[in-house]
Amino acid sequence: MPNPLFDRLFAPLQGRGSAFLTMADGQQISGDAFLKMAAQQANALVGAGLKPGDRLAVQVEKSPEALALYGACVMAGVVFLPLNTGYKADELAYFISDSEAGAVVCDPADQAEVQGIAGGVPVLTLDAKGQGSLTDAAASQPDSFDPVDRADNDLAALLYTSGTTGRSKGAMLSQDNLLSNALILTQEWRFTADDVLLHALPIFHTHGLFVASNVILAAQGSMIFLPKFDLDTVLKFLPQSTSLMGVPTFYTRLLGDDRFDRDLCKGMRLFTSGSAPLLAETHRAFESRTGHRILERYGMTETNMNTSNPYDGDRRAGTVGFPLPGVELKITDPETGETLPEGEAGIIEVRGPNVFQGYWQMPEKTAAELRDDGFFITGDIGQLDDDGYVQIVGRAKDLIISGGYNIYPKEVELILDEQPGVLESAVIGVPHPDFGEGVVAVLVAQPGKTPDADAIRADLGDRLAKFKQPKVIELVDELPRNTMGKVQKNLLRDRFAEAFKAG
Ligand code: MCA
Ligand code: AMP
Repeated sequence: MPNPLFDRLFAPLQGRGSAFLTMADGQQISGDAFLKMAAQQANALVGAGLKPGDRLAVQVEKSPEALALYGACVMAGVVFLPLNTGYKADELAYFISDSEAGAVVCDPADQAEVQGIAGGVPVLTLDAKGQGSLTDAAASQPDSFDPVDRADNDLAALLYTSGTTGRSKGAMLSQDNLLSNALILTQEWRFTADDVLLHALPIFHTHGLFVASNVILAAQGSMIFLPKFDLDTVLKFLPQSTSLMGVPTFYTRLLGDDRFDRDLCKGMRLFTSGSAPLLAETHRAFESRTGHRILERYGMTETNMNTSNPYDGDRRAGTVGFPLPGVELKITDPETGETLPEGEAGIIEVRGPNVFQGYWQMPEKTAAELRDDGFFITGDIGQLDDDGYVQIVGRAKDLIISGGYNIYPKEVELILDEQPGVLESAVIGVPHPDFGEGVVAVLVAQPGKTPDADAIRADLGDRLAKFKQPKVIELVDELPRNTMGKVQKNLLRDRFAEAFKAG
């Protein structure tokens, strides 16, 4: 009986005695042990009442058990809904209710709070060490599970991505969306069973979960599975690795350390970068330090990966390469949707097996961004250079990308506008030496009032994930507006361009 994602990615782990995961403390988990762990969890999920098609909301620290839970969902036909560990209770409550999750897995420390917001659905726990009620329930279960039949277009995952209106949208990803992209990337980037991926990304977003883990599963390679990007640990494990997938901050941090040199990278064959623009100067500095040219690629939660620089051939700094095999890409006029003449900048639209099934229970949003002919309007502004390389030159969407995490200003502005003494606000991203862009909040006071920045920070601290919180708050007399009354954020970005220069 078919379950394409299981059959191609997870089934080959069966009977594999060699390490699939190596942890920072040297502990190893074989492919077979990992698969058994996932099977026991799948049995536990069924025991908790989950049926194929139900959503499982998961907000847990990175661990082998957390990755196995993705496999367990694939086996049980349950839709995996991973959530950033930084999200606070208000954010979490929205995801759980909007997705109508059938169960939640959270950190034991958050259990009482999550139970309170989960509206009676079962809440299981899993901590950073892999312990919790999920693991307890799994321990007494059989270590095999007959994978549930799935069709190519059955949902495998629901990943929330913020929206320009401030309301997050659940991107529905099918079995084939994930599998087709994993197979293409494995082939394009030449991953094999000999590969050891140094995995330092979080596993609640597309990059660390699907791009990194699915590719290694498809290639039957292995991973050095670090809880997070810690410079010393990454430097320690580089000599045992063949590949690293990172956001640009990984590479600027490595370059900022004198211990990072050519010698440490002797066994490496590939460094990839994505989720945010890699500066051409970082690309060049990396090559001169290590002899390696970073391979930059471009993707989205809704589409997995769309383009990639070539493995063989010129990896061109400042570009995201060519459309992947099977992906069609066009540059269109934002007003008319017509394809623009070669070389002109416009909206990037993509179509292919990687493109998602639409936004969960939001037909209007789906219709606004996914055309009837299958092209998805990315909201990124791009152009093709003379050789067909895609360059991303801007964003039509009001979006900040900080250290690879997306922040939609509207979501922060809505909270700022409620604060005592605040008349209105504008949230912008300006250059940040470590995170690429850093969040700045620009406030206008109500007449005769002075907003209390500390009180605002405290309130935001309770309501928004840390990475979304403004690192700088500025007060201005008024926001610059154009004749239509729209806030001119470009002028604010110029004015506060140096906000992070000093520190
Ligand atoms: C941490 N902080 C941040 C960020 N990360 N602030 C803004 N942006 C961030 N990304 C906060 C911390 O809470 C802390 O606050 C302060 O900044 C410094 O934290 P630090 O210890 O330096 O951070 P870290 O724990 O080392 O994390 C930085 C990181 C991490 C390693 C760059 O953010 C990360 O792993 N980013 C990867 C994100 C990712 O996987 N994106 C893929 C999305 P305080 O000091 O006040 O406590 S998928 C995607 O975009 C598409 C599909 C694609 O194309 O891949
Ligand atoms: P997300 O919705 O979190 O998946 O973020 C997707 C967005 O990240 C894209 O729409 C782009 O704006 C951005 N992005 C991803 N990869 C790159 C890249 N290599 N260069 C520039 N922007 C990127």
